[in-house]
Amino acid sequence: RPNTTATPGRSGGALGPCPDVPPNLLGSLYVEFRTNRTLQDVRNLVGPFLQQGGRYRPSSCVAKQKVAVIIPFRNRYEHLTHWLYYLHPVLMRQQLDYGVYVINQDGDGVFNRAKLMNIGFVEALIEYDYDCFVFSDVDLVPIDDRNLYRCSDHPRHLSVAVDKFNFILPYATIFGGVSALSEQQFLKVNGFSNTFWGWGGEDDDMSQRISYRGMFISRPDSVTGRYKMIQHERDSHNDPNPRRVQKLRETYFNIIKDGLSTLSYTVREIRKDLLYTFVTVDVQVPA
Ligand code: BGN
Repeated sequence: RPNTTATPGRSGGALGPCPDVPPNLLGSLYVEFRTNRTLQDVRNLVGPFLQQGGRYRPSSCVAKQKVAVIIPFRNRYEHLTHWLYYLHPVLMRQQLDYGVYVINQDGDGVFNRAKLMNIGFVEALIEYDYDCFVFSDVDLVPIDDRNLYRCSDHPRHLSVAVDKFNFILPYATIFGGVSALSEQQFLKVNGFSNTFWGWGGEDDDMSQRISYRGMFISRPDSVTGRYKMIQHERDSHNDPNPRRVQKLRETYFNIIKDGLSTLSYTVREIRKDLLYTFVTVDVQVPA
């Protein structure tokens, strides 16, 4: 009797699913930011494995998740270079079907990290059927590749042990740095608030949205979740937002009134580099 069921990964070139635990992870990694690297160095190194726009998918199996990695950005090319140098190989070893989206705030008005991340979510989905969104600061590099850039049953906070905070979680509800939400989780909280202008609080607002919508924050353990932060001076046009503490008292009422459902912006340019998709946007800074 002929066997008519397809054998995953063997028959007719059809690929089987990637294993739950990626087989080629290294564990803890050596990471340093003293070496001067250029984007061209990184292109030469990892470019051969990538498609335009910083896209990759494993060739030997079907990835568990389709992940858009979204980086809110303005004028931090040196950090971006280190980030790409370290993250591309990690994400490849993690066997993800992924794309890297750098969302660049146009002009020099007050920075809005959370709105840039909402824009990244929308723009990435226009391009491809992503099911998981990892939001990452450009200055955070994981020092353990077992910290999978994937989504879980609950929104996941990945940067739990950052060297700047002596490798400990500063407070229990923190959600800043690097975090991952599935499309469903992100829609359930109406994305991030668009109204946190300047530094601070937008991640705490997301943390509250998550709990008000009945979800929890999932995290790796504090060894797997170790990160190195690239040291830098404070950015201009991103001073601490004096309204942030008051705004955090209003999250509950603002979830439906302020987020993906009210997101408004203009794309100025989409540029495909081999290492990333660079989306320059006008975020409509208030006068
Ligand atoms: C917190 C900031 C977060 C930031 C972490 C780590 C606020 C809200 C008022 C208390 N929260 O204090 O946005 O991610 O520090 O730097 O400022």
